[in-house]
Amino acid sequence: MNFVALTIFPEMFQPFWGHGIVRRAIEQGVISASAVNIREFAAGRHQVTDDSPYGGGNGMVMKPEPLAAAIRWAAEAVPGARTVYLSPQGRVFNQEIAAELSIQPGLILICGRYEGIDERICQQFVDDEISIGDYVLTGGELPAMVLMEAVTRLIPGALGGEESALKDSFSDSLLEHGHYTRPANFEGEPVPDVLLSGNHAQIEKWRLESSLIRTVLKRKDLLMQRQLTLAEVRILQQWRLDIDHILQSQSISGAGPLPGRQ
Ligand code: 21W
Repeated sequence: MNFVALTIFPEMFQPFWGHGIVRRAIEQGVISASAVNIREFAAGRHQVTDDSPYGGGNGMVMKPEPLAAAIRWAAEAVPGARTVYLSPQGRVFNQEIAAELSIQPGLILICGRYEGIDERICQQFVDDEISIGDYVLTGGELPAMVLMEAVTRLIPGALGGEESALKDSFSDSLLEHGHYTRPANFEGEPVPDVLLSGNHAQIEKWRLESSLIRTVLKRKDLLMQRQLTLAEVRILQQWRLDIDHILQSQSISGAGPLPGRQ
């Protein structure tokens, strides 16, 4: 994967590329990454990249000519790349989109500033428009880094433990169980006994049940879109039995009829 970010703040990317998984992926040749300054493609002594909007109003708009020149240059450097505009109006980024992008030969990431880029760039050069969520930022640089990190870790060879990207939350729409490390008792809070038992079948069962509980409590929406496994269906059915027993014991002990029942 070849990433090219087009930005008026290329320095923002240097610390990002110098750390963690992205750095390792670069060192191992799994990805290449560069940030190109749009200003270098702007004409005149002052290399202006923005201008006031036709029709008036507040804010500035990124001029089309420097962007077009930068995109053309990047498209030549990375043949077959998809041109992505990071924009609040884009489709909202998720793990599925990350997987889709991870099989591209290259990504040209246009980072807007001010009120955005001239509409004609969107029409003539942009293949894909992506937002990272419904909150207001001041430019596309951080969104581009978010996208690059999510995509990079899906590329074979980028992670240490090869299978770990597949086991993650969201990739199979189940949240993870809690994680514990030493000490066995921290400020009065013990680690669940089963995790110290050495019984790996029981540990796997506890982890799956813990994942399901968390997903039901925190993110029911993820469970609704999931094709449940047989083991998961069994656990949910057992909870239903347990909850039915609790409710039945309530009606027996004189609490009166339950709401919705006679
Ligand atoms: C944010 C530009 C909002 C324009 C009222 C008057 C890229 C982004 C961005 C930005 C507006 C992404 C306004 C999530 C984001 C980005 C800069 C609209 C503002 N309101 N994903 N003027 N959030 N943001 N105009 O902000 O470039 S991806």
